[in-house]
Order: sequence, then C-alpha cells, then structure tokens
Amino acid sequence: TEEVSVGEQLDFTITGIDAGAGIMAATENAIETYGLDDYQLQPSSGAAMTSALDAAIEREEAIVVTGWTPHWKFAAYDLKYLEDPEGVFGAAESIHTIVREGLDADLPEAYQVLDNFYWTPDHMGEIMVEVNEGAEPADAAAAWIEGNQDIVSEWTNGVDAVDGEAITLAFVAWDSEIASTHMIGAVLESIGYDVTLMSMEPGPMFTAVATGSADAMVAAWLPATHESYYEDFKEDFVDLGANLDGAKIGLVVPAYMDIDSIEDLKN
Ligand code: PBE
Repeated sequence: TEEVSVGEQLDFTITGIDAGAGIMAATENAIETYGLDDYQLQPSSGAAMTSALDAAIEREEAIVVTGWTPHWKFAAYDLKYLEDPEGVFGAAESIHTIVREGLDADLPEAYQVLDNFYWTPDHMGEIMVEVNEGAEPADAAAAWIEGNQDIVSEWTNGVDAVDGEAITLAFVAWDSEIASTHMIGAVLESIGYDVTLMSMEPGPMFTAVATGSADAMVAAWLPATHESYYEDFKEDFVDLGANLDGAKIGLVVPAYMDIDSIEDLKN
C-alpha cells in the first residue's frame, strides 16, 4: 500500500480564523520557521474553523487548525496541541484589560471594577461551553454571574452604584472574548451602567480604545499574540494588567492523528 503523507492528508492546508487575529500572523511565522513551504493557511472565522473541525472529526479525517485555550473545543473533542520546539507560538499568554485614557476620572466605578476583574481559564470555559451548546451569550453570562456571586463580589465590593452612565466595550467575536466581554458587561450593568458591546476586527478594537471611541476591552492577548497591535498603541491607552493567566495559542489536531509536533507536518 502506498503511504499518503501527512501533508497530502491535510491537503497542505491549515484551517485558520479571521485574518487579523494574532494567531494567524504566528501561524504564517510557523510556516516560515518550520519550512512548511507547501502549506497554505486558510483564513475563515472562529465559527467556520470549529465547524471544519467538527466535520473532520465526524469522518475521522486529518485536520490542523489554529487553536487556543481557553476554548470549548477541548471539552467537546479529544484534541492535542502540536509541540512547537522552535517556540513560534510563545509560552503562556495572559489576557489583559485595557481602558482608554481618562476612564479613571470619567467613570471611576467602572474603572475600579475593570481593574479588579480577574478570573481563571476554567471560569471562562464554563460560559464558552454554555454558548457552544446554544445559550445566548448574555444568558450564559448572567447564569455564570448568578452562580459565582462570591467571585463577582470581589470585583464589585465597595464600588458605588451608578445611574445609567454609558460605557462601551470593544471586542472581537472570538468565542473566548464573546464569553468574557458579555460577562464583564453584565457585571457593569448590575451596578447601573448602560453598557454597549461593540464587535469589531482586532485592529479596530485596539484603535477604538486608543482613540477613546470605546471605553475598554478585556481581550488583549499578551505578551505575544497581540504584540504588534499593543506596540502600536501602548502610549495611547492604559493597560490594567491580566484578567486571566494561563492562556495559550498553537496548532491543534484531533488526538487520533499520528503526529505530535509541528515538525511532523513536513512528513
Ligand atoms: N485568539 C483568541 C485571538 C486572541 C483571542 C487566540 C484567536 C488571536 O489570535 O488574536
């Protein structure tokens, strides 16, 4: 029998997400670094990536996707990260909260809650799993808040209620950021804010907070994933630090695939 190479099984395709995502640039880097010259990175969206993954797993076919943690796909499927001996995808990432200049003076209560906001990959994952199972993000966020009053009260303790002041949160419709942004938006609503969530591309998200057209975001993956966006704007906004530690990006395959490392994609 003739051996079909890993590359042929994969149609020399890495299934990506939206073109502006940091993981897309990192994957182009990996293609270069590991000499995967025959491969193409296929841009799509987070939703299209997970449906391609689902379809491949259904048929037990080969697939490699741009993957990240926290993400519900690791709860839904048996997956593995490919080892990255060259360290192209960086080590552990944190997700930072970033606010516009002047927010502390203009909306001090919101600033305080955003500054206090900190949770774990498991917490975020709980909302993501609900949303993947069909819940509206706002409903999943409300249910999580309801069930985690002890955690939420650590962010809101001692913060005064407000009277319908407007606040705008920018985010990108990645599953992880849909979860976090709806959750913190609902917490701000619970203390009296009139919250608007604005979904946009990653570049515009950083621009919006840097120019003040959005008040805040909770979606900056650092130090590596969003490094280039961050470097462009870091003088123009306020980084409140990590709201989550232990995030990760990389190339992900179903566990049944007989490869362990990005290097094996060359076979
Ligand atoms: N992600 C999820 C984003 C950050 C959050 C890993 C897909 C990115 O690559 O930019």
